[in-house]
Amino acid sequence: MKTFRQVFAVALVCCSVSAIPALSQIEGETIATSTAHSVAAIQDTETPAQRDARMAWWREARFGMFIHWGLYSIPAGTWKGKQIPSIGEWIMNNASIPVADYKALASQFNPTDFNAHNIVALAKSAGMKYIVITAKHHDGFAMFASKADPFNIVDATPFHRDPIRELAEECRKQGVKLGFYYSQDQDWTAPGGAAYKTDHHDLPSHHWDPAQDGDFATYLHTKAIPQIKELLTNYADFPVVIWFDTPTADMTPALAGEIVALLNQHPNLIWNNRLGGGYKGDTETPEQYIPAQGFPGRDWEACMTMNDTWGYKSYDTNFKSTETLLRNLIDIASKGGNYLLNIGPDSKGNVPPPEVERLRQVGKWLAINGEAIYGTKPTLFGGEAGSFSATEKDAEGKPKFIPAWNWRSTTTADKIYIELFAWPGDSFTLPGVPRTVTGAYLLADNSHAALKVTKTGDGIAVALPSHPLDNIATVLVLTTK
Ligand code: FHN
Repeated sequence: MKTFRQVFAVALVCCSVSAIPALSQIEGETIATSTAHSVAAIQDTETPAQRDARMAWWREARFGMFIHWGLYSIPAGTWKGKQIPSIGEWIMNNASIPVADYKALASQFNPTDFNAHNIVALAKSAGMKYIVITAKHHDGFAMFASKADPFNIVDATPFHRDPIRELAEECRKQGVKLGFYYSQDQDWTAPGGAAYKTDHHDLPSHHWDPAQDGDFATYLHTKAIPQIKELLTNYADFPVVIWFDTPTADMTPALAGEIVALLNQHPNLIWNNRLGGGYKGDTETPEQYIPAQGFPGRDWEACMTMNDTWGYKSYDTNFKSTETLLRNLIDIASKGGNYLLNIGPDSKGNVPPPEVERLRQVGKWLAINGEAIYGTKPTLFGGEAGSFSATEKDAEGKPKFIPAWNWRSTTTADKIYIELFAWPGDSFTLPGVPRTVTGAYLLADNSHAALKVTKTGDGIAVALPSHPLDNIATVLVLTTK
């Protein structure tokens, strides 16, 4: 599978260096100050204060739900009796399914079990503050009512409902924010849409059906841009996020600029770094990994699957444990990022039970310990996350980061939270605390009984009970001044 980084690298090749905004450090944050783009993005012109205001809810949120749902949930990983390797939403590409055969799936798509109320309630019960759903993935099928293209869930299926509208209504009712994923560049069923063959990494675009041939700019002007307009204007206060994906060399700065001009009309919108054309967007988007030290000076969001696919695959049961998911969330928060955790509903609209179960468990922990996550700032320490190996190299030949899983830390103005994974025994010592600690207690202890704090040079030792209050992560709170 071609990684996003490989695809994006191709996109960057086409952009002259001058097309990339100049950067300067203002109050510790990287802000673009000028751009050679013909259309300046809002990120290039706003002040740091305006940016902080725009990003405020997103930084507070820390935890969101990604939903990959579309026609690919019907084959669910199997085509003509053969299990197709790799991620489920890529089945059309990986099995080289002809456009007409793939499009024919629409007539079978009738997800009558889809219940927007339940999905939004599930996100809430998991402690997630926002949802990002695939409005259109690379297969080109719109999961929303679209006048711009008939290959959409309302016009092309017996379902005739717009799940995006239903989710928007429920999100409004239940106080969850809603964003849309839109595959602006790859579109395997529209003539001219980009397509990658995962086994032909050297080729910038590789169609497997003449029906895909065409002109990229025409595709953009007749389908992608009109649909992005629909998404930006048909759902009232949503979307709050547009999540672009897999930009290719086809997305020139000029073409991307046409999209940016639309995005600029929605000044509160947040959009990611995957538009292409050299635009850096608001957020870095590490996929399926947590960066060793986050992205200092940039907002970032790690997107991850619970098993090994984004779109539903009936036989992928390789689910991560609740412990892993929760520790990922804490690890990400301790490095200043958000966690966008995916669910892949099936073709009837049901969320796989192992996903529901894990989300509820994470939500139980957050209901007690959420103040250590939401709206927090990164660790004041850093070494606890792990260290770079002196001998082992990563895939890029750089020293490999070896994570440690004893504890993490998040902070607010007057508190340091220590999320303890490995129970240290009857005392936790912390050398070099850069604040004065005035007290300590365990967050899950309703009485917040004071724990004895002893100074040790620059650091402290906190007396602990003999057992953790939570086997996955017990939060020690240090009050500080
Ligand atoms: O190709 C897509 C993939 O199907 C999935 O949507 C992920 C989610 O981040 N993004 C792309 C791969 O980077």
